Amino acid sequence: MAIREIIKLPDKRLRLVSEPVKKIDAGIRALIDDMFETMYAAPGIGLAGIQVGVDKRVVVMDLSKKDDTQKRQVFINPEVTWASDEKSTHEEGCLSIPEYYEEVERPAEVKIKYLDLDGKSREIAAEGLFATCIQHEIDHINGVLFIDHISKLKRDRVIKKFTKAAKTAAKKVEA
Ligand code: GNR
Ligand code: NI
Repeated sequence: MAIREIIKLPDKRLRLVSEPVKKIDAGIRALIDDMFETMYAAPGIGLAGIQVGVDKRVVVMDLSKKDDTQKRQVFINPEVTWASDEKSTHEEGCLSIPEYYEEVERPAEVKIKYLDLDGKSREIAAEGLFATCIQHEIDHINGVLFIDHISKLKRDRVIKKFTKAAKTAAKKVEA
């Protein structure tokens, strides 16, 4: 097990469309272990493979409250099969856009089809925080970020801020 580096805006890899997992082998299981360790350490409630630089359609999640027993959830090749017309708004954040939070409107309820760790196909309904989080993670594996759902003015502002911060950090390393 190892904590992997979480890639941050404006890293272009966050815009990749991740590849479906063909076989759930030892490499995928090790990736999933590392993703949980990385997510808990951050801390966060969800993580997509591409956030640790791996463009495979793998998502881990744990929506349990701090100090409660862990509720690990793994979604391999997840897809939305149904979304409600009803929308709901939640404040979102992202480990790849640290310390930026904004309200995002999404379908209130969705149905998700995915493979579990044993490669078994499953379908599940999601609402509330679960619906928000799984849609946020499925966006990641399609190269979409939550800031793509907010106004262009706010999006451009946050991209500019992170681009500037990355340039300053690169200069410091040079010096
Ligand atoms: O830790 C996270 N919290 C969160 C809060 C509201 C909506 C979505 C999320 S996911 C985020 C971790 C992350 O960046 N996952 O991709
Ligand atoms: Ni995220």
